[in-house]
Amino acid sequence: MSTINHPVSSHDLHHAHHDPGFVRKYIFSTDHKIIGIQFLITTLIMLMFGGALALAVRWQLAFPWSYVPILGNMIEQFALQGGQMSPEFYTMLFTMHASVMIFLVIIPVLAGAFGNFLIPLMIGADDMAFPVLNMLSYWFMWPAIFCFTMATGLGAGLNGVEGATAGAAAGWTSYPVLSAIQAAAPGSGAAQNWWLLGLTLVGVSSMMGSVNYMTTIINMRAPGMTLFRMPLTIWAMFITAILQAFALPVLTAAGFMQLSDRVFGTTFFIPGGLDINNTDPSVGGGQPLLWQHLFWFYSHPAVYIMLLPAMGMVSDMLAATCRKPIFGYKPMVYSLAAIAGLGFIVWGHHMFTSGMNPALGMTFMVSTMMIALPSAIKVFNWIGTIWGGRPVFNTIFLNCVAFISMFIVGGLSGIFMAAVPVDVYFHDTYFIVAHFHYVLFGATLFGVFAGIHFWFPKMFGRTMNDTVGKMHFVLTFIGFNCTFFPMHLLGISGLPRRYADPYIHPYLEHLLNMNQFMTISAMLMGVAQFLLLGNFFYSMFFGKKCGRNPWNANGLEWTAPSPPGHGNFDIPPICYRGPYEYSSPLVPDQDYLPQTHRLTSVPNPNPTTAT
Ligand code: HEM
Ligand SMILES: [Cu+2]
Repeated sequence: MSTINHPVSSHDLHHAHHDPGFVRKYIFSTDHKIIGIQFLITTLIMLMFGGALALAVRWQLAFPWSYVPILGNMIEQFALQGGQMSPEFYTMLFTMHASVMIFLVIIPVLAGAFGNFLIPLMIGADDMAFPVLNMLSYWFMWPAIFCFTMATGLGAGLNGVEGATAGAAAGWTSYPVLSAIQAAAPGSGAAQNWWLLGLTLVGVSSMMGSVNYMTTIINMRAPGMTLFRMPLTIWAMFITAILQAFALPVLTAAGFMQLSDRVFGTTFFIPGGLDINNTDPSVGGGQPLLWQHLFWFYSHPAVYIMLLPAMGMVSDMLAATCRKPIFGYKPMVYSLAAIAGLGFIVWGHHMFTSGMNPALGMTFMVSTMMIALPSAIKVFNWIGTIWGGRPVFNTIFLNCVAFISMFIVGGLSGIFMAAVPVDVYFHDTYFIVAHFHYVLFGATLFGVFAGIHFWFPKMFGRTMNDTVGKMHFVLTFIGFNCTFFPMHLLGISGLPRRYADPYIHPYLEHLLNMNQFMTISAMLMGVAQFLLLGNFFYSMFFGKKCGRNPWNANGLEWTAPSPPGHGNFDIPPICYRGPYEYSSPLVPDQDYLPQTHRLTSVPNPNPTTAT
């Protein structure tokens, strides 16, 4: 095999002597692998929490004002009114569902869990550039989780000590004046402040991660790991880190400005003369629209922060499961960069109905539609990778295919909405809700499911059960489509999003049955997630043991022990090629050619003499 004489790892020598205690090793650990696993387990728990909030939203939409299971008795105020939720509670539910899913699940599971675990291993480094900063980035999540928990109204005992609301009430977008003038959502006072604090803290956590990822990827690649030999996962993490670094400061600043409007009496986002809920007219000369610009200047790039890493991971997993080189590696890299670049100039497509100048609207429309080009290149190349491959139909492959197909559906609805005249009709309807669930759940989350199964062996030295994985996949895939596809139809029928009781409008009455069907599908899907959790935790301790490279994959991470010890590699890797040389004619005896594998002469005229 490899003809390299590996030098003895100086790192191993250095680290051989000290054995950190349990707390330093597993809790306040500075090891990127432990931090990655901490992020993963935390986000899985948050996924269940966010899912529970969603099911409560769905309950109200299917069985409005009926007794809410479990909560109905738990919350005193609900019990008094026959166990039904209040309209304000419903508002809190969808606000916090989205906030939890976006800020505590999707972003940290991609960058936090997979970014941390994979970056050093895939580039052949022994850890991140700034291990302590890395540890802090995880531990800043907990104050954020605390703040978001308070924002649900738990601080007021959920039962409305402060009045009927006592929960964050302005949606995950926190638009003023609803969010900036306390009287606009009475009782949301403390909760909305908690929400803003939580947002700032997740921002700090992301920023620490982003600085670390950029530095690590630029400086700490193994010898021979040139930029264009990097796996697409690493490219995606790198580009995502740059997106974070440029977009996040805007949101953080805007968040402080909104907090100061609420707490210190500034008026960045509050116009003068508004008379809300019979209070005195507001004093100020601020601009609610300013918030929309600042918010979406972060949050449109952020939708790609929530997608690009999954795109990279799926590319790597597809090549490995189809036993073929990724189709069009460089176009894949350039399209990632193009999506990220264009992502900065399209934010106005969230504001077409805000009264913007039609000429400006058109520039946002055209730039948004341009994103379809690099997106289509990626889809084409994934299909090109599967085409003519020899796919292994395991849980990983199935979830990857779901990622691609659901991304196609979500991307297509995106193009509908990018057209101004169409969006004027669709804006704030369930069509939008369908769109972003297809891209965020259908694409990203299925990519994450695949990634969990694929890299689990590296994390724990054991494989997850494939049969249970497939059961989870089938139930989730069916449940997902039954829950979210009808939302397109509801949106076209004019069902607005964020209404606690849409059926008071006669033209929406007939949609109740469809909503009930969707709620039942969502519940089945929710139950199916216990299969994933069960499989995950069971396999951690009792799964089938595996060696270093259970999938016969090429990346550097597969040359390290499973799980890798402190410092990662027992033999410091040297990289000789890109990560996608599957079924290479250069090595006739096996269908993969690892990145560390050196051939005696390149190109080799006679493959049978390959070393
Ligand atoms: C690929 C990942 C994508 C994600 C994660 C994503 C996410 C989102 C989210 C969360 C919203 C809703 C914002 C809100 O009103 O609260 C949204 C709206 C929108 N998305 Fe996407 N999107 C993605 C892709 C696309 C693509 C490919 C396009 C167009 C080619 C697109 C076009 C739009 C437009 C125009 C809106 C605004 C709709 C409106 O509010 O009326 N999106 N997207
Ligand atoms: Cu957008």
